[in-house]
Amino acid sequence: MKKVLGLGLLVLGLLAGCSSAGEDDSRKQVEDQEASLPAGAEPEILADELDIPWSIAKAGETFYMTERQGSIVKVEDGKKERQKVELAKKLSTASEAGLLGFVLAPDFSQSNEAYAYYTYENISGQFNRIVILQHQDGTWKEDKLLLDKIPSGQYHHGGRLEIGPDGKLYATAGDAATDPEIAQDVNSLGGKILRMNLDGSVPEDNPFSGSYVYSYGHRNPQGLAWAEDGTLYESEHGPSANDEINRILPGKNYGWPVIKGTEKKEGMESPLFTSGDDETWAPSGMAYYKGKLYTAALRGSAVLEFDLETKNVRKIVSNLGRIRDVFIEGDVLYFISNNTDGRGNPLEKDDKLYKIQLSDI
Ligand SMILES: [Ca+2]
Repeated sequence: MKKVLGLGLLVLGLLAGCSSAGEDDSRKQVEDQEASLPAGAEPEILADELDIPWSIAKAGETFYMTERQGSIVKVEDGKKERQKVELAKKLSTASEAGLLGFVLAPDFSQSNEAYAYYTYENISGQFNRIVILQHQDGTWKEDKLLLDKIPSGQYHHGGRLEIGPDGKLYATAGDAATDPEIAQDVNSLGGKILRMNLDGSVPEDNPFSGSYVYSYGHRNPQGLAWAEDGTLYESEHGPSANDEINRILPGKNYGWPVIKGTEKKEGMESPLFTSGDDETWAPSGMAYYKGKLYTAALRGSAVLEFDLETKNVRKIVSNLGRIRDVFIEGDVLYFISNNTDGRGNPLEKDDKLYKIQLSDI
């Protein structure tokens, strides 16, 4: 029975992928390659039975993972606790939407604060917002609104939050699918990388005076990572394959919906890496380690390694299904699967938080 159900979900997942304009909408899939892990380098499972986890945060040895339907899972000493999140608005149940990005405040151990990005619905429509959550007695409560009315639509909600080496909060906003032209409009918050101070104000050195917009022309960006020299990289879902890894510079235009893949146009930036016309990565969370970017791939069903010097792309983890986010600390890579969202083929006790030594791969 379980097998039949699994197959049904797989078929549904494939159908959803083919008929939607969603985050992994290509008809083509990365060929299933054998994982190139040496013996003894099997990922360790740190937590299981997660429900559409989206983002990994870590404080000391404690993990906090958002689940898209509106909870946060705390994992400590091998114990899992699902914590309630009290939001000011009704969480959206649209495809790909919900409680998405999450990052702990730098002073979390004292302030118990974290930043979160979520999609909500009200009488005037569906939007994304960035808020501060306060953690108390195992519950997270929306405490302060930092930015509201980031465009949202049927798909492409963006959603990643990261704090940069400059101490600013960065967010990825999607083009909301319905009107991709907003990505070219610097007065819209859609299809952008946004940058703010931790109190929600606009930094004085942002490229467009008085605006949260840091870069524009993005379709559905979901990953941000910085090299040790401060260079910012971004992962982005392209249209019908043509996924992108970009080097982000303030005020630059990354082309969507005017150019895609390797296409070039004056005044627009082309990606450092693209999956090309025939392959889909559906890249999400990203982290940097020693000259390489490690990127969670949904449709690619892997953690992908992008070597910034040689330009080699390597699949370092596979056969675990769709991967949503990665987190690197020291030489350890943590990652979460994303097989329970109806588009995947869940393995037993999915979804899971995994750990692997980067020196082993
Ligand atoms: Ca682009």
